[in-house]
Amino acid sequence: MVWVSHPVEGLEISTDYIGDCEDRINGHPNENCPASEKRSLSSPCLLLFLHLGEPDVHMLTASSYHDALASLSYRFVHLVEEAFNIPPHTFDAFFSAAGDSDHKSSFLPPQHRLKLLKYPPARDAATANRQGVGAHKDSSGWLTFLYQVGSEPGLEVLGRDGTWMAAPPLPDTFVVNFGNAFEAATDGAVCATVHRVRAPRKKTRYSIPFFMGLPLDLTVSEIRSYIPESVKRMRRDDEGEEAVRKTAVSSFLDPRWNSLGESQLRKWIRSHEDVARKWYGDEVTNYYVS
Ligand SMILES: O=C(O)CCC(=O)C(=O)O
Repeated sequence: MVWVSHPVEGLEISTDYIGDCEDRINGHPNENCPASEKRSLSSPCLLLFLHLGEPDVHMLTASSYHDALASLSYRFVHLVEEAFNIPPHTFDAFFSAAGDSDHKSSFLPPQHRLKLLKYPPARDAATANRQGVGAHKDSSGWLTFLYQVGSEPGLEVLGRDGTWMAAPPLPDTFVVNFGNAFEAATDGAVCATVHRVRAPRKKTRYSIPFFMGLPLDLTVSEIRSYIPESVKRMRRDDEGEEAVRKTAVSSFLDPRWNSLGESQLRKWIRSHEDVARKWYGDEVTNYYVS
């Protein structure tokens, strides 16, 4: 497992350039990661695990959880295929390089991501109405499996009629969101789930989303080619809903970044502009932020 971001690295921006009030660490499995980077002691997140004590135990727990969720997601996509009348095992083409089936894939292994989130409670009246995470669609992934730890509410999901619905934690359940890539692949027939988190008022809230990723060398046009026309034709155009949905960030509608890897990079740069300026420089950052 390699950890790729940390609260001290910078503010995360999800919507309308308002900063979110959450602390986060993001983890990827080791695939495609240079040996020198794996579990490097210079990683700020490994330092965090050292503060927690027994860093190896925490790493192992996070890696095992990641792998269990990856297997669950490979099974769950078959239910999604069945629900939409997509030929069984169509989606295996994206995930077989992860070693989970006999199918040979010409793509890179999918890049899943685990995020550990902590939303601290408001300190005073001035901080009482902050956003935990602004309204957004999960940008890179195919599906998200979100585990809400404990009983603190805050998650809300946008309905087709433009109203926000609370999605409080229910014991032993995951919230499953469709990601942006799924919406793009189905030409909008399946809308990515627009959601947000209200910052807690009294108690700290924790959550652990698992983002089921796709191979970064896959392009949006390639994913579309796997989806039957009958599914794409289910798209419903509804002006009122579109107006609300446009407020949510989407990286897939601009032909400049057809590849998922580049869409992903753009998303990270827009969400963590200060980090991007530090490590990629102004020219690259301006290209993706503009
Ligand atoms: O904390 C949550 O419940 C949701 C987190 C989320 O939407 C995200 O990290 O993209």
